[in-house]
Amino acid sequence: MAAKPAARRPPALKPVLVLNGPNLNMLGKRQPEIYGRETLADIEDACRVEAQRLALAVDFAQSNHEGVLVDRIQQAREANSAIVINAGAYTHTSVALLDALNAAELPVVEVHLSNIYKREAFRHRSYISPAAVGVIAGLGSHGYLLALQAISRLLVR
Ligand code: CA2
Repeated sequence: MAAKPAARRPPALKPVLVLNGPNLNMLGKRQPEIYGRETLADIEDACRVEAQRLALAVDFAQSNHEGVLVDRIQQAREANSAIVINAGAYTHTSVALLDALNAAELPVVEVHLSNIYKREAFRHRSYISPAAVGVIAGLGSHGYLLALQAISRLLVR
């Protein structure tokens, strides 16, 4: 009898990097009227549940320091398959993050908890959007889950 062909399993994907910028570690602790009551740890938990549903793994990180965020994006080129980023206030200032995201050559989805277009004029401009496949803003923490869903579709296996 002919041998059964080996079951073909897609190779394991590298984790998706979910990267958070300055002050997002304060979520749930200050300004709940703008950013809600959920903490960053709550968002991390929700991302891990959604990632599991999508058969993805997640590396979740936060820093208040621009250079640390650049370093983590540089590592992502080798260590991760895609990037979900809420760059916080660096969204509106950082050419360094834009350059790092472009150099990573990975699919990037930009997320904002608040609708940055409903807020002060200086928040309407994102320096990093040119490096992103798409941008999700104003849907609170659900935006992170939608970003993971979009990444899952982009990483066709
Ligand atoms: O809406 C978003 O997700 C932002 O990226 C959040 C940034 C803001 O600078 C961007 O314009 C839009 C601010 C994050 C600060 O989060 C805090 C949370 C609680 C208390 C203080 C700050």
